[in-house]
Amino acid sequence: MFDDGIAVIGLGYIGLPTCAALTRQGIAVVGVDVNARTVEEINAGRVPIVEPNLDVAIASAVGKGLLTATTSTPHASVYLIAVPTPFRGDHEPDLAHVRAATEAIAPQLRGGEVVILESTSPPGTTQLISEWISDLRPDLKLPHMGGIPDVHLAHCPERVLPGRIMVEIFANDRIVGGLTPECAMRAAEVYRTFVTGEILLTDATTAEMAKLTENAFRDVNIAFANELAEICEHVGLDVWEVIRMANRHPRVDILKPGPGVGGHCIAVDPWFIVSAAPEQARLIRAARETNDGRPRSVLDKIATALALAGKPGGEGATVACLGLAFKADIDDLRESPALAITETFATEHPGTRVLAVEPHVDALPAGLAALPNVELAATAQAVREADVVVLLVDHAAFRSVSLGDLRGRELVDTRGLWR
Ligand code: SAJ
Repeated sequence: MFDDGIAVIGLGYIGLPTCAALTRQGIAVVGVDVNARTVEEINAGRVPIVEPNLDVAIASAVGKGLLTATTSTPHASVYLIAVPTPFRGDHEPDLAHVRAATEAIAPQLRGGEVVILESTSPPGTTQLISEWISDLRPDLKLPHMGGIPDVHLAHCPERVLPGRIMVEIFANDRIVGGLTPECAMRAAEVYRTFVTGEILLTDATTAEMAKLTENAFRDVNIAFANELAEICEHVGLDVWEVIRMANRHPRVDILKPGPGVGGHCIAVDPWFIVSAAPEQARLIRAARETNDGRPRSVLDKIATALALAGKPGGEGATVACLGLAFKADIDDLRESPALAITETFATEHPGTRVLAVEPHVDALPAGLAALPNVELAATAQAVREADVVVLLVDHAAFRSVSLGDLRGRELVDTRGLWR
């Protein structure tokens, strides 16, 4: 089935681990990416992202000659599309990368290939790919046309958790949704080579919706915790203690409040559901708005802390912002509320010195580096010099900060680390 190998389109947080998983089974993979620098790095056996155990797996695959990277899409027996699906300014899905990948695959097709979409996508996208290919290749019969197709198409959403990708890519159950039952079966053969979890077959649109549902479920549950934090603050209660007590009920499991929801998945995917059914998706939209409102409420708390520190307005004050990543113990700054809070605070308070601490990066991201009042600092120095310490990410590295170190400073602990 894989005589001409597998091409993985998009060598990011999903595509690259998928290359690692396939090559570990001895399957030859060509990785395709539009970024020439990424391609160069991978061909040198280096990994341009931080994810536990991924570097060793990729270096070994390149060393054995099983993985090569390129900027141009080759012919292959199987295509796996793992490109980003962001949203536009109006929260509508942006399928430009999926379309570009499809347009690069179409001329390579000879008949008999399996094309699998892994990117999280709005319902109907796999069908759309089938239609796009058929526009470009009227000589081929595609699954949406009925009958036996020349090319099989399926959606198999990725579900790995950043920080645990190299465990979950093998262990998690996978949903494989085909445009036809035969498409699902053909695509499932690819995952059977490396997945130890169960492989669940369904139709493509159900698979698309199931993936969005998983992330919307988590978003709504985080929004519940965040709303509870706002309520407890309003009535003068410690939300962490309230949650600790409530969670002792056998059927209650409240998640953790925080400074907002980041990453490129949970903060994005629920909007695809809202876009598909705006009238019906009321709770899902409200959850997004609640979570997106959290950074502003953290900024208000920093202002209060500055006043308590005797430096209202922040003029001449030093504020330590601990953590820039979107969650604990990773280096990923995408859609990070911690980064947004630090940047907004520094921009709105040019007279405040901001010490940004992020143990997982060597340099400030461009937005922060451009601000003259922001410096990248080590944890101990930042805590020592700060009037206000703002804990934005519960990195393990910050657990070593003791209450003694924090004495005399005003604290804004958005993750309940120091309570
Ligand atoms: N967060 C909280 N409180 C919590 C849990 C999370 O504030 O109790 C915040 C985190 O700090 C972070 C954001 O939510 O900013 C998202 O973090 P996460 O760990 O919940 O999820 P992601 O974005 O790293 O990965 C999710 C996962 N989806 C689900 O758990 C349903 C993962 O399995 C998916 O593969 C991934 O999205 C994806 O790529 O779609």
